[in-house]
Amino acid sequence: NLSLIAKPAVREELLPYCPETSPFIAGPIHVQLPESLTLEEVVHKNPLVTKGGRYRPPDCESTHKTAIIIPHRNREQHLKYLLYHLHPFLQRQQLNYGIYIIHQAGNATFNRAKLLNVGFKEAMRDEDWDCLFFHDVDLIPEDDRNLYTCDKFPKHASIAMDKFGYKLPYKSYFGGVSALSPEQYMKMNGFPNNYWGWGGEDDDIAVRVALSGQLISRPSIRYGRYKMIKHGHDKGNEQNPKRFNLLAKTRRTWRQDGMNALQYNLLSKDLLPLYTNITVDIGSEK
Ligand code: BGN
Repeated sequence: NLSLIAKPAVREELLPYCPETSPFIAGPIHVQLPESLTLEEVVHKNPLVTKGGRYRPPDCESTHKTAIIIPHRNREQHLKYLLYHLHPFLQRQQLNYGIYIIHQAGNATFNRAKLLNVGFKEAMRDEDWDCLFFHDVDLIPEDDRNLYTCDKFPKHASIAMDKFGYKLPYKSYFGGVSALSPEQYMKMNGFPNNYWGWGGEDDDIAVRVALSGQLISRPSIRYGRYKMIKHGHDKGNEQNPKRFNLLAKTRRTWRQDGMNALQYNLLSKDLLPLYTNITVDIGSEK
């Protein structure tokens, strides 16, 4: 009786590599945010996604291994909509991927960049990812030709957001969604750990890219389009008054503050159906 033979947990057959351009790419996406959507529905719509939010194309070997790192606190609605769009989007690109949510425990001021450092470290512990996408929870990509793969240089992907009129708000803007290979990330000592509250950490990251001798790569303005889910002001993420001073010092601090100085307490790491949920105590501003 064949049904009694357990399926191997690990795929053993050798599959051909996926084509250079996925045949499932469809171009522009009309982003809908159905009010009645539930996470269970998202699970049902993505039957090939496995524990921890992992996916591999079923009939070819992907040439890309991408981890998506999403900092998070109290944005459950946004997360639901992002997962609803992101899973099918990444599958159409035939990526081998995993989604990580990095949840900041407690009520101390939010620290996006430090959460991204934690996400990098924890994701790389799991798997030899060749690309990491650092992704805000409220940004939904609007075109699947915006490939979630890494380039020769650190990539800024969210270059055409609806709230900025589908263009860059300023030339060196690096916020929202960016993508780095582990080598590119370590070359700039990761991201800063000391930006508590809103603003400036993305500008610091752009400065670090330059200081470490790298350039910024961008997708085509026709593809790097994002819809931002509207939201009010977050409690616990007030504008950081120190951001101007911090940014003025990056040239002197980036080698000391970054991945080499990262400290945190991992509280939990759960393999949920749609994502790996990491809850972390990153402390608070000294
Ligand atoms: C900038 C913020 C960014 C933010 C963009 C878009 C600062 C530093 C000032 C020296 N930078 O002004 O963090 O992503 O606006 O909203 O506040």
